[in-house]
This record gives sequence, C-alpha cells and structure tokens, in this order.
Amino acid sequence: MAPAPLRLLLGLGLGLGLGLVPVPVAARARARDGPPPPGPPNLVLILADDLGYGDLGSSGHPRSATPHLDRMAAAGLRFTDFYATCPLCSPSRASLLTGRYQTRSGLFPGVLYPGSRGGLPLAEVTVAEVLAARGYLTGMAGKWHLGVGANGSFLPPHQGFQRFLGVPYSHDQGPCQNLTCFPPAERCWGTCDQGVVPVPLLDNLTVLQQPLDLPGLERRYVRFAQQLMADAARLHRPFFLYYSSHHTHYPQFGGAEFVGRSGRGPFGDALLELDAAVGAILGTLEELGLQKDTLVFFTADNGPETMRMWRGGSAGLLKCGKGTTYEGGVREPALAYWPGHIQPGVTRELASTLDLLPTLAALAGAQLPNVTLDGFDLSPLLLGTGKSPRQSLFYYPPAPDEVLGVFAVRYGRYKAHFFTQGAFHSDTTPDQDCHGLTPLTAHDPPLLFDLDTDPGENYELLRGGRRGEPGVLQALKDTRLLKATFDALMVFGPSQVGRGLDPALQLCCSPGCRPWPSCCRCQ
Ligand code: CSN
Ligand code: MG
Repeated sequence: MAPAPLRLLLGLGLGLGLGLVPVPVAARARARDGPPPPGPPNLVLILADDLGYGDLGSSGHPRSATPHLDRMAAAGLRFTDFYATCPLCSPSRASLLTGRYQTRSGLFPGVLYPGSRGGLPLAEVTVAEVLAARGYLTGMAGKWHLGVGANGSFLPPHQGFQRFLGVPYSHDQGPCQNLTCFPPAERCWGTCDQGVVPVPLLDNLTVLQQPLDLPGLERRYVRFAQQLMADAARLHRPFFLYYSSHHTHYPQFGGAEFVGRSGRGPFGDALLELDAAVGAILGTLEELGLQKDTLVFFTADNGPETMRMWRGGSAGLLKCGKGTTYEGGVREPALAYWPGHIQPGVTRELASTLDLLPTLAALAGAQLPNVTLDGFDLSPLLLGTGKSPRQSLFYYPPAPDEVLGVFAVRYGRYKAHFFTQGAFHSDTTPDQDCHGLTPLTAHDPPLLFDLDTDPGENYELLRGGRRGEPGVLQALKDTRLLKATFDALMVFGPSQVGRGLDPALQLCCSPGCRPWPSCCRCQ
C-alpha cells in the first residue's frame, strides 16, 4: 500500500487526467470505412540508428537523398512529436521491444559491450513474442544490442524472433581498421574499439562472418527481409519484420552503388543506402500484393552523434543530440505507412517507441503481456478514429539513478528539465550545454520550455518574460507532480550493464584459437 502522500499524488495525477495508466487495448482495431482486411495485418518495423530529427528530406535536410522515406512521409502519417525513451541504443531498444521504460528491464547504465554478462531479461515479453503467439512469422535483420549471454541465450532467437540475421551490437564495437567501409578498398575512418573480437555477423545463433563485410551488409539484410515476406505470403501467414539497420551509426559505410552518390558525404551515402532498403521492402510488398495488408513503421533509436561532425547526423532545429535529454537526443522522425488504412497527413500528437508494442498488438488482435506497460495503443490515431492517449513523457539519461529520477518531463506543450547534463556524443556543436564536460546540474525550479513555440529549447519560461502567462505556473505544478508520482512508482530492475564483462562471452568463430581475440576471423 502506498503511503498517504503518495496516494494523494496518485489521485491528483489520475484525477487531472495525466494518463499514467495505459488504457486497455481494444480488440482488433478496424478502419472506419471499407471492409476489414482478411486477416491480421503484416507489420514491418524499420529502425534507423543514431538518425537525427533533421536528417530526412521530409524533415527538411537540404542535401539528404531519401526519396523512398519521403514517399512514405507523403503517403503516410508523419509524427512531429515522436520520442525514443533514452538517447542511447540499448536502453532505447529495450523500451521499443517491451513497451516498458528501460529502468524496469535493467538496460542501463549506457550500452552493452561484447562480452557483457547482461542482456534483456528473458522474462521480459517482446513485441516479437506477443506477435508470434498470435501466429505471426517473426524475423529480425540487423543490429540487436540487447545482449549475447552464455551460448547466445540473450540473442533474438530466444526473444521471439523465429529468424535472425544480424549483428549482436554496434559495428564500432570491434577493431574497424580491419573492416572495409567504403568499396572498392578504403579502410574505415577511425579505429573503433580495440582489444575485443572482430564484429561478427550471425545467422540465428551461428557466426556467419567475422569480421563482417560492411559494404555487402545492407544487401544481405534486404534479401533476408524479402525472403521472409515471400515465405510468409506463400504460407498465408501474417509476418512481423523488425528491420534494424546499422545506418546511420558511425563508422559510415555503404555498398559500391551508394558511395559518393548522395551529395551529403559518407553520412548521406549511408542514409541513401538505408533509404534504398526501405524502397526495396516497399517494392517487395507491392510485388507480393501485400501493400494494403501491411503497416510499415519507420523511426530511430536515438539522436545524432554530433561528435562525428559532418560524418554524424543532424537534430535540425532541436537542441543537442545523442547522450542528452534535450530534444535532439530523443525526438525522432517517425512515419506510419499503410495505404488504404492510414490517411496521409501530419500528426502533432505525443507518441513514443513505448507505444509500438500496445499498438501493434491491438492491430494484430494479440494478447498483451500481463506486466506493467508504459505504452499506449495508438491504433485509433493511426486509423483516424481518435487521438493519442499519451499526455506525458519522461526523459531518462543514459545512466538513470533512483534518487534523481527522471531528468525531464514533457506534459502537453511544456517540457521541464529537473536535471541537465552534457554528453561526449553531443560534442562539437556550438552549444556548450551539449558537451561532455558540461556537468550534471540540478534545476529548482526546473527549466521550463514551451515546445510548441520553442522546439529548440532556447527561451526559458520562468526566468524570461513569460512567467506571468496563465499556463506557465500551472505547467510548473503539473510537471513537478508528474515527476514525483512517476519516480515514486517506478521500480528499477537490476542493472544488466552493471553485471560487467566476461571476455569469454565474446563470440568467436574459431573457439580456442590464438592469438585471441584477433584470431577470431572466418569468411
Ligand atoms: S549506440 O552507440 O549503441 O548507438 O548507443 O556504438 O554509449 O558508450 C554508444 N556508448 C558504442 C554507442 C558505445 C556505441 C556507446
Ligand atoms: Mg543508436
């Protein structure tokens, strides 16, 4: 039983309609007009890596070549206010796949490394498991970054994915001077991580290549995706494809037909190859006649790594990037495309990667797991029959702390920063607030911004001329209450990253070879 002050807070929070408790998911959602589709829809979730809010043609980048994503944006629903739950990879992906903040599953602090003992706990229920239980053929291509474990016990085949082709972590988490990033023969720029095994490519639980061939990687992923879709069509089964590209994470790479073609340098070339993969997936759906039976959703895991300068992404008009709880760290492009079911348009409703599991489950008519979910069913928003139930969003830093709690709260148009901290990933921007040497700072009262009139978080409300506006003091009260309530209710799971490293857990294609780890090489 919660203590009396907490119960009061909770009552107030719920009474104010602050939306902390997910609404029950309706049975199968249907489009308002037209006959319902013959069966559960196919679901394709495409995730980019370290892609910024300002990186797509449709989000205003003057030199990005993203014709297929722009086509998805024009013919689908484009979100302006869509958020990841953490400005780093492993925590963000844990939330995406479970519909729960990463603090619950223990995916913190920072990210997993080759040899990490931890991983996404098997007791967590992933969206792949939810959909597999509903009869979906499930497959994943690309970057996992949720653990390897002894005998690969944390890998995707143990988390609901019936087929897997991909890499267990980031492609900079191995010695990349051994990798060819830009064909015909240019080596990677930079050195990446030393003293660990070369980065492996896995076919389910087996090492297929070590080190992986980066220029040929995206093409392999596309072929895997096309095979999965064609097999499902032949078997008359609905499918769930999680296409988790390494683009546009450092170091940039691309197939020969993309290098030098974008007009935006190595980053643009990598993005061009990702865009072509999206085009190939949409093309295959068309060939199979599945376009109107398939929802394709596109977003990214975290904001741009500006420390890579012109080789990194762009948050556009948003402040800072990867590693920070400013908007640039977590607000992402997001597109929902489903011809005949989702009307073309733009939505300013608040939404998050947390909402994907409940939304996809609703569309599939699948059972929700019997756990605390932090996501909401957005299917009415997608299908044009309602609004987003989400009113608030909580921002955790890469290393969350039970005492400090969430760093920032978004409620409606307002955002309050209770703590801010720079990040090395966000170095080199002109704004010093973003940088790695900018220390953790508490703000009381919080820094308050109106994201509708000031998405760049430039003009603080309480210390500026807008303190007297009626909404401003109310927003201060609301965000304080939301933080207190949310932090009091959050239960941190044991830290998975904190379980440390066991070098023997690093994947090696020739176990027992010497000199380890550089001998782990097989083609
Ligand atoms: S991430 O990038 O995996 O996209 O978050 O490749 O925070 O220490 C982040 N990190 C390697 C990385 C290390 C990454 C870190
Ligand atoms: Mg990332």
